[in-house]
Amino acid sequence: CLKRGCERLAGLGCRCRGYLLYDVNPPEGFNLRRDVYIRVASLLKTLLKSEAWVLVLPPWGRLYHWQSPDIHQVRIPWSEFFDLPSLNKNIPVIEYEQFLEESGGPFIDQVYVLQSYAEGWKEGTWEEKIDERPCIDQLMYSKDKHEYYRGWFWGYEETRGLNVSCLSVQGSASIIAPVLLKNTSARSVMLDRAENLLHDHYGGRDYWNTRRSMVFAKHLRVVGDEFRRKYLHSTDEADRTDYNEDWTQMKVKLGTAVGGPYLGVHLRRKDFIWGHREDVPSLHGAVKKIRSLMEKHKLKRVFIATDAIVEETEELKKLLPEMVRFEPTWEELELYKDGGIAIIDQWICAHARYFTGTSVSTFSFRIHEEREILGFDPKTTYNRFCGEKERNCEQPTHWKIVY
Ligand SMILES: Nc1nc2c(ncn2[C@@H]2O[C@H](COP(=O)(O)OP(=O)(O)OP(=O)(O)O)[C@@H](O)[C@H]2O)c(=O)[nH]1
Ligand SMILES: *[C@@H]1O[C@H](CO)[C@@H](O)[C@H](O)[C@H]1NC(C)=O
Ligand SMILES: *[C@@H]1O[C@H](CO)[C@@H](O)[C@H](O)[C@H]1NC(C)=O
Repeated sequence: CLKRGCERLAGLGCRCRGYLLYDVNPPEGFNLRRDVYIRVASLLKTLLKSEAWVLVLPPWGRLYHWQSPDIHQVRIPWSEFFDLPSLNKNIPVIEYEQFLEESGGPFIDQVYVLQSYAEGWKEGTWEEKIDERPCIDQLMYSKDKHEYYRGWFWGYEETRGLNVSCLSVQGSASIIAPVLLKNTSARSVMLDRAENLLHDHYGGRDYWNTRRSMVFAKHLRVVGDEFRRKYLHSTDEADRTDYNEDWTQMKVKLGTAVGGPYLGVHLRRKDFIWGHREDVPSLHGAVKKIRSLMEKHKLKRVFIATDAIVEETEELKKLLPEMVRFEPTWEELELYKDGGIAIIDQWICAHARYFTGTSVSTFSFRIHEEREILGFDPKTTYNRFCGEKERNCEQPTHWKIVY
């Protein structure tokens, strides 16, 4: 019983801590995945009430939006984007590589593929439930000649699953806890398609603790802060956005943050316009709105975060010559990757005096939360562009941080 994470328990012999792993449907983007982390973290908190478990952070990669050519974007550890000591102040987490070292090899005892119920759910009869069921979709795992299951496993080809089965689930994340604690003796369990789990308590204290623990990696914050200082006349002292490295010590009163003297904009394009969505503005419409906001809030500068293609950013620059963007060099892109650049963009938007985002973009939602953490007045945060023909342009839902 000398292995790390193991202990001798009276009557039970040697019992090692459980490893919880998870993955998300491949088409889901970076910012939805950040939300799924919050759900799985609350499951882990529930497990910890009964047993020692640790969350294995699913390596980043192969995301649909991360299209920058020529840079290697698989098997990216969480530490490239987030501050691990901060995550660890909320729940115990380890990187996948550490799991490989600790657990004695690239094997996962049990993979549960989460799915909904084949029969759907009858209206008006919502109940939380979980059952072992035949797999509905074709399994994304196949058996090799040694009867091991092979699959994507975040790009780790040598990883194998010892057993794969499907669970139909309808409910919040912690509904799985009894299954992990009682139905299986597996010590490493992977939940695939974890986005099928709902939040235990969306917007509650536990939600915000996990969200606050998702502190961006320091090297990315430093790049963002340097950019603010150099191009946007924005510093934490002047903007009253002091950041405590220890999130557990950070508690800001809403409305105390002033923000840098610029308008922050998130303008989501690409698949949001290709889908001909009605709630997304034209470039002309966006620029008109930006100008009116700059005037209203007496701001001379505007920072724009966007995933627009080059042709569109060129047009945008013509319409709005004073706009500022974070344009990474190739070296910076290779170093920080698409995920890191997105974080730098979000960090800069989060520090603006006034922010406006894009309708139902999870990228914009994460900026809302970051501003909530920094202590901005909600009026300066929950704003979005309206589509040209949108009749009733509803603004984003206000969330309130809970300590
Ligand atoms: N750097 C940067 N990347 C962006 C920006 N907007 C979108 N992206 C990229 O496109 C992705 C958007 O997908 P998501 O993160 O899933 O967020 P979303 O805007 O809600 O899009 P969906 O979830 O796919 O509906 C991001 O992860 C980024 O990689 C931006 O303003 N700056
Ligand atoms: C877990 O075990 C209980 C008790 O044996 C059983 O009723 C239940 O169906 C099992 N659940 C799953 C998801 O396997
Ligand atoms: C695989 O997992 C399922 C579901 O938990 C279980 O019923 C089955 O016995 C397991 N098979 C093996 C070989 O362990």
